[in-house]
Amino acid sequence: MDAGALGLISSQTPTPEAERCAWGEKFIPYLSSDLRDIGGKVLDGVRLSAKDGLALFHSQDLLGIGSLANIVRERKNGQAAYFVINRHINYTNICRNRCRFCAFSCDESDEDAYTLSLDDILAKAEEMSGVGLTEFHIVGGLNPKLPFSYYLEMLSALRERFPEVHIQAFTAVEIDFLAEISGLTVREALAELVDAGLTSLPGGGAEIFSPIVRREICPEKISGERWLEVMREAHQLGLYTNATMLYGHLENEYDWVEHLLQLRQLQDETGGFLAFIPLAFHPKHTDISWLSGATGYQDIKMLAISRLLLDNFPHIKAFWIMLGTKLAQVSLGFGVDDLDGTVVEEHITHAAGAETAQALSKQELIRLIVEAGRVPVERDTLYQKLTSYK
Ligand code: V47
Ligand code: SF4
Repeated sequence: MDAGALGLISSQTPTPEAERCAWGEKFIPYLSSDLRDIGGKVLDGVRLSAKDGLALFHSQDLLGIGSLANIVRERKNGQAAYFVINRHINYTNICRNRCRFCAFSCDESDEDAYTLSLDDILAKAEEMSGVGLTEFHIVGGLNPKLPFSYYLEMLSALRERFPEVHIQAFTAVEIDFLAEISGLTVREALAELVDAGLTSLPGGGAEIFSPIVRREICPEKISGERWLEVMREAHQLGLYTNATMLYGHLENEYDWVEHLLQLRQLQDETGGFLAFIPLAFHPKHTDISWLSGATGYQDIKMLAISRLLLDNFPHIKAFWIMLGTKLAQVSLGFGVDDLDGTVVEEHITHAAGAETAQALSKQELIRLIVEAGRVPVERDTLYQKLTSYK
């Protein structure tokens, strides 16, 4: 991707939050010289361009970038740091795509292959009754043996048994697959899933939009363009979704900026994205395990720059499962306002060597947030504030 192409999607529209704070003027000289113009724009609430995005990725002034991201974070979310009481369910690891960065997926004949029955899924869901669960987060592989009715029955059974719990399920990649196997359009498939109980979509499957990198790391997966199209359809139907970007593999800073600005452009159009979650590539047991993955410095910088470029996204989430609790906690001072949740069971990152726990209690999440000097706010999936722990 070249910088010229990137320039096409940038704009200079001032955001409504525009306000240059008094101390801001004094703060600018402390930024490294490469960040001063960008600092002025952030203080004035002026949208950053692709060129600014590249300058941020090229800058080594991590504290400067973090302070700017923190200004935006506090304008949008004050001192709140959100978390959710949720449970992840990965219903099958059998997947026809076999992305090269994915250590979770299997062929049907593999020893570790599994598909959860509806009873298995309900039993996992049941484990959480009595702990104030508000969200199921359900994703899995593209398993050619599962009929569309499996997904509809899963949703209706969960909806019937847990009417209060929000069901955030199926990435845009899975939705595209479900449309294919059901013979429906994406819109029709989504409408049926919504009727059965679906309430929002997670942000996975976006990976990196660059077709060149995508060809290398996930040649069988739908294109970035198609991912955006599915999200557009979902938003037009009134569904909220998240967005992600997988970084730390074969991509470069041009790809990052292009990816982020394409998300920003769709958000301008639909307003349907709730949170952006940069996902740090974990290389172990993958087909590209010779890569070393992202470092802590890159993780923090990615979160902060995402906060700065995605001026129309309400929330930036640090998925502690991928980052570790320590880095996720520190990121609350670098643009992040959400730590995701209790999770309980996670297979995708752990298959690829994540050494984090699989679950955090509500008390642990609150402690991480309080010690970072923020106000813990338990939210539901749509960021309605449930309880503030001040
Ligand atoms: O789409 C797969 C990624 C995603 C690896 O929406 C990997 O709130 C790192 O999207 N190393 C699924 N990442 C998880 C996901 C997600 C997670 C948390 C919250 C939300 C949300 C969404 O995991 C996949 C892929 O991009 N992934 N393999 C790996 N080796
Ligand atoms: Fe399948 Fe998703 Fe893994 Fe790709 S990332 S192989 S689509 S489960």
